[in-house]
Amino acid sequence: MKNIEWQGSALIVVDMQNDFLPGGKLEVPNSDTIIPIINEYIKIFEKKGLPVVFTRDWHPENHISFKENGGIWPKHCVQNTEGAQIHKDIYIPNNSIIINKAFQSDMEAYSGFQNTDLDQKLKEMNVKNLFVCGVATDYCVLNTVLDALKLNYKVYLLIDAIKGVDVNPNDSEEAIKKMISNGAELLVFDEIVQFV
Ligand code: VGL
Ligand code: ZN
Repeated sequence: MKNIEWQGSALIVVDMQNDFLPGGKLEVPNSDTIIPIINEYIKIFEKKGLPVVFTRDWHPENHISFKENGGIWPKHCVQNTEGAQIHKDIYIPNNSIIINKAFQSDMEAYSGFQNTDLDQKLKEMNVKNLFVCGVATDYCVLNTVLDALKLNYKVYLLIDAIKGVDVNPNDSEEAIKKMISNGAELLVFDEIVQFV
């Protein structure tokens, strides 16, 4: 039986932006299917008065990750465009924390901790446990989780609320294994509701 310590916990919702949803510029397959469950997680954290953090991929127009600039991705999540907005069906509580990342033109940043004040903000709120969901399992979720573990957060990966791009067929599976071997614990909604 898992024992969840709610005090000192925060929810991190990674990159649930229009461009990563079906029909977007860098579609993560089936990413729309996790919206309802992500909203359930968000409501639990809101109800408990715990921090909810949303990360956003937030690229300048000329970002190096874009194909036209020698990168591997189609142009996506350009700052202040519709594609970079969090999907309208995602519930965003008042006083949610929004963290923009990968906003420098010459630098890729898949982790929500890279060149942001996320760690500082979490430490100010005495957060020690992170519950992570969103997209993409094999990029921004992976790198955010690995950085969180390096920074000594306890990390719960919400496996029923993540989706990957799978440029190679097993990328998401490999990413999940890597997060586990680095110390992340898997959790699904049914396990969490026991403690609510
Ligand atoms: C992401 C590819 C490019 C992500 C961001 O959010 O996982 N993936 N930029
Ligand atoms: Zn990106």
